[in-house]
Amino acid sequence: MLRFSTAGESHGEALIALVSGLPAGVPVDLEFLSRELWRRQQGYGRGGRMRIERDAAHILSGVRHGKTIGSPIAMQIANRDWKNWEEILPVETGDPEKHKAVTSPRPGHADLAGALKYDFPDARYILERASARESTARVAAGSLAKMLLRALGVEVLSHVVRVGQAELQRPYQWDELVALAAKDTVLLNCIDEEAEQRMKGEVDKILRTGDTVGGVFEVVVHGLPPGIGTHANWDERLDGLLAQAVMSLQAVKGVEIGRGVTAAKSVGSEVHDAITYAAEQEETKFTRFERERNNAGGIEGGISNGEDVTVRGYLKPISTLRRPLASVSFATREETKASYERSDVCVVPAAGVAAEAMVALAVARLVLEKFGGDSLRELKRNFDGYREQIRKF
Ligand code: EPS
Repeated sequence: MLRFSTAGESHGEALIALVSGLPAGVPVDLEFLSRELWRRQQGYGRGGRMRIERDAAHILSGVRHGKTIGSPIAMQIANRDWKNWEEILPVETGDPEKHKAVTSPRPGHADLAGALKYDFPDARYILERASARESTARVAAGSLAKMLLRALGVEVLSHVVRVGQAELQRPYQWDELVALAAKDTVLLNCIDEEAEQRMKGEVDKILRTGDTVGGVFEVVVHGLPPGIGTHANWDERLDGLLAQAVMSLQAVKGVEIGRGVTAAKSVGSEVHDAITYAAEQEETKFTRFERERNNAGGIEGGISNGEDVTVRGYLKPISTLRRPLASVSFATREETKASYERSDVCVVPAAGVAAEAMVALAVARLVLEKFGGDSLRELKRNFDGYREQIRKF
């Protein structure tokens, strides 16, 4: 089974990602891995921290001579900021005078709930792990899942469809997402220049007021055959697993499959995607059954249907505010302002990249469950056999 976990704190020495269950023989593209980490660091509205970090994953195990060997893959991503925190957050007892306690919990952050739960008079220990810095390790893990999927012709990318009040008003074309991911300067990762400028305007407006802004990203899985996930059991449905994967990302407060949100206010005939049958089998298609639109987001009954799988994540605005909301001090119990720590103003493009990783990991897990195999060669043989089977259906 494909499994992964992460460790590490925002201002600790490093982040760790541990991935197990990948078959042997998957080519590991280190340049791609670095590029994925870089993509997560981009976007208009990031804070000062991104000028400090240059994320790079150091692979410790599980990859030899450029390929996976079937054993667990451990990766380490150093926090460059650690040198500024060694005395503030030492592993040893250290000098208590140097600790930087957070005693005014920020509304919207894990500070208060976490401090109560873990019995800390200092929310520092909570925010260090709750921080979205952790998503770096997820992107490292997800890039391995992407390498596996890529070997089967499946790609995962994202784009931004909303920042605050500024919304993209047209559907994407897959090639536009490929072009976006290849860009060397990232503004708001939007396929439409005009909409992107409006999004930038939203960030500028918010920057002036000392506030933060949320938005919506869309992750697209392209090239996934029909039949991934199942209607048979609640915990094996593709839509349910994707929702959990994306919702588990910091600041994501809603997940939409296809046009699920609009579907709830529409009638059935406007929502469901009529089925047609092509005269000839197209090389790039899995079967001759076709759809003229994809409101279902490539999933029906918890099973992929061969169309692009689309998942949207709705992000709340970052909870660290330069003009803080009211809070209560842990020390005095008196009303005070919530703590302010250096932070970001808008992270929608970065969250989209982290969500690509989560989606890739969830899809790769189901793909491995369906097709099995301890080596990529075995997996591919099973995958190709199934492709042939559904082509002849
Ligand atoms: C974060 C606060 C900021 C962000 C951080 C998430 O970090 P710092 O407190 O060091 O300025 O930059 O995100 C990252 C470091 C990252 O790599 O995405 C938070 O509180 O969630």
